[in-house]
Amino acid sequence: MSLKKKRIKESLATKQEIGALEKWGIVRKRIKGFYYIQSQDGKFVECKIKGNLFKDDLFKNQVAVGDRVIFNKSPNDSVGLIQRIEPRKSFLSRSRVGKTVEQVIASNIDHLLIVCAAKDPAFRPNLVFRMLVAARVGNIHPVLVITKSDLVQQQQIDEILEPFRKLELDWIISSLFDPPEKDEKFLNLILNNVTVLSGQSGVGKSSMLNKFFPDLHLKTGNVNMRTTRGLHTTTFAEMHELNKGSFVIDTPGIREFGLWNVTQKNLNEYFPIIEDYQHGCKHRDCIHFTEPGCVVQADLESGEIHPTVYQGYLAILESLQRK
Ligand SMILES: Nc1nc2c(ncn2[C@@H]2O[C@H](COP(=O)(O)OP(=O)(O)OP(=O)(O)O)[C@@H](O)[C@H]2O)c(=O)[nH]1
Ligand SMILES: [Mg+2]
Ligand SMILES: [Zn+2]
Repeated sequence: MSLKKKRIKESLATKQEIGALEKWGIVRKRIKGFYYIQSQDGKFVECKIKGNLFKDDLFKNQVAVGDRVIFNKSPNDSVGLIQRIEPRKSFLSRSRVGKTVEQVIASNIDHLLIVCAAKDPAFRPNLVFRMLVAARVGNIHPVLVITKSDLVQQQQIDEILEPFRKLELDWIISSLFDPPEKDEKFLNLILNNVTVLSGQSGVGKSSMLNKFFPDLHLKTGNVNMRTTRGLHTTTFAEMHELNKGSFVIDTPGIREFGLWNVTQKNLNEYFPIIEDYQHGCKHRDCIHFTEPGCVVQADLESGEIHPTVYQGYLAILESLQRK
């Protein structure tokens, strides 16, 4: 055998060896630097991240639940190593409080259920607006879910929904005490999709999943009746497989939702309804604040835009950097 042929044969052998060790999988949960990956063959493998994978990034824990990763694990190792992440088709990211680093809550998701309670804890429209923007940034379809409808009158639900009526937003009203057939919309949404539930602690994210999928046995907690806040019962994001092709990701309760990759300048590309006004205003770079000739401000006065929506927009605008 010529030397050249021998080299080719050797290099093929090495490649096959590496290829045999490398596997493809989906991150199902992350706990304290360990990633639980479901590999192609269905088996679960505990992994860590290869040392230099994020050497140029600020935040080292950038592998998220839902990520598709290439990992390897030799038979002698107790844990595997994540070698690389496949590009994400969608993501739910936020900016960590007080830091300019991205925290990816989940990735490769179809729907974001923005879960809010009608009461206990109180409904916070501005948190919903923030999550709607994050859904647009991350290429996810958002759905507003109002839980605990049994605790209030229908009129209060109507009041909660009022500002959202013109936003072309899907919503679901639910109660643990409703018969399951009332929540057909929820089940249709989940079927054959990857769905993430996010919202304040105590709104009933885990309870909702348990109601429909009792086999999940997710831990649920009470709401502190003095503060009406949840007890942060779910402590890490986890993807659960319901049947082939249907996955839900339950996440810990959030207090604040800092927006990632959003600035004062580009907010109007992502904010519901405001995004429709990109060309109508006199100033080309109008941020719809105090500029003369601003169509958003005019439509606010005529009642076309709900004041709660505009206040939500302003609240986010004020919190963002001028870039
Ligand atoms: N009355 C009423 N209570 C509900 C409903 N849904 C959930 N709860 C109660 O709300 C409390 C909190 O529920 P969880 O499912 O733990 O809330 P969570 O959103 O998962 O909270 P974290 O894991 O802390 O983020 C529990 O006591 C539930 O029984 C509902 O539709 N009606
Ligand atoms: Mg929970
Ligand atoms: Zn404007």
